[in-house]
Amino acid sequence: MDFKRSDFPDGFLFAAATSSYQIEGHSFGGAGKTHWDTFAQTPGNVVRGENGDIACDHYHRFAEDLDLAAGMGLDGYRFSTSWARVLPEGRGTVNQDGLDFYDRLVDAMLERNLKPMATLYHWELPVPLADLGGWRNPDMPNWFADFTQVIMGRIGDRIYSAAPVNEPWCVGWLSHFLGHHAPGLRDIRATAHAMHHILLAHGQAISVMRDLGMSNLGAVCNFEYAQPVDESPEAAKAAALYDGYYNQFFLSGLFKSRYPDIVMEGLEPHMPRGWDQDFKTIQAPLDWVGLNYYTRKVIAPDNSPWPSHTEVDGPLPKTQMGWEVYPDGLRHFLNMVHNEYTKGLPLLVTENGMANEDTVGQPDQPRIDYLEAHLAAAKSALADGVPLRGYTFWSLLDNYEWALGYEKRFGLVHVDFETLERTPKASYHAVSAALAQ
Ligand code: IFM
Repeated sequence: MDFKRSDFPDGFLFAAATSSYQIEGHSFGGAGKTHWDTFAQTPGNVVRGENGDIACDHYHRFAEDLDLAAGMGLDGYRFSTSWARVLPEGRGTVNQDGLDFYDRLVDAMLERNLKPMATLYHWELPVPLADLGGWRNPDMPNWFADFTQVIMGRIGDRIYSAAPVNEPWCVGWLSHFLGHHAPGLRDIRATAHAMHHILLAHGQAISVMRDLGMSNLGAVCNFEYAQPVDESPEAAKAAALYDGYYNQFFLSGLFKSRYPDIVMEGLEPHMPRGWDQDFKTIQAPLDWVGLNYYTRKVIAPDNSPWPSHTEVDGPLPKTQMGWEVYPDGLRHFLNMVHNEYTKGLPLLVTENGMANEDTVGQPDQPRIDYLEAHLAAAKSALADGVPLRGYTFWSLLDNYEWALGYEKRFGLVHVDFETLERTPKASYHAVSAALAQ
């Protein structure tokens, strides 16, 4: 691999990420039903109707998985805690087995010198809360704060870093406007409410964790470079709007006490009552911001209702997801976030990687090339003066890729979903060798 640890500053942190529903197996250990279970039960939502009942069976095999993470020479492991595992009803009675599981998991990381990097919510909404309207409900931030208190009250003393929510854009837009993720809504009003409530939940959770004495708290957003389809002003405006609701909305709330005008042209009439009074809560001080980055989209204007644009096929090489490989976007966003929002706050790449049609014994060279190119972009951003402190591979294991089921393989480690056998891929060995240098 054309990168080595010594190319990066001393103390630069290398990690790999996973998430609870995608790997643990939610039919074990007293976990409650999540809205992904019911979403997957509804025909047409998920490829082959697959769900997270077994997933990678990480619930029982976490020791082996953490051995693999440590064996790669990583410094940290980014994981998430399932709300439905800890509080099967979303509120009230605690599932002690769930808390015990995360307790064991964190201790197992520490035993292997892996820094525990926690995310509180990576989309496992308990069904009883979905029944109450999920992220549309204005009480959700309070219930999320209660969940934060319960889980971090148990493991927070050993957590290296924590972020409340993974990818608020996916929770808001992808799940309530595009309908691709649970709860599968296509409703502008639900979208506006969810996008605001998720930030409010973020702010309240940060305050709870501070009060518990935790430090190194951040926010993790995802980014996609919006490429106008041509040089027309209409295409430029379409791409700017995509950029606005995807890349700017949440950071703007977190750092500027406002939402972008171009986005509010469509969303403002649908915002929850009193939304503009909430920024003090949303802006609970942060210690870092994490960027999840994978691709760009080519955006063309069209005549449909707001936002009046569509994604079109781009010319660049694509991954198994059909996503264009565009490493320059990572450098762009690291600079953009630093210059326009965080202005000196440490940044981390909290997810980056690609899906590839991997089979055991077949080298995953496209992934090695992808990672090399994105790590080079990260290095360029460092040279630009961006205070980048770490980089996280998505993902340690092949896992449940949400609406696309188990077909899309993002792992550095291959998982056979029949036998659950783990086999490190060529990229795993390449990263191990690079991190040792
Ligand atoms: O698998 C997902 C993950 O859950 C969130 N970030 C993007 C990944 C790849 O699609």
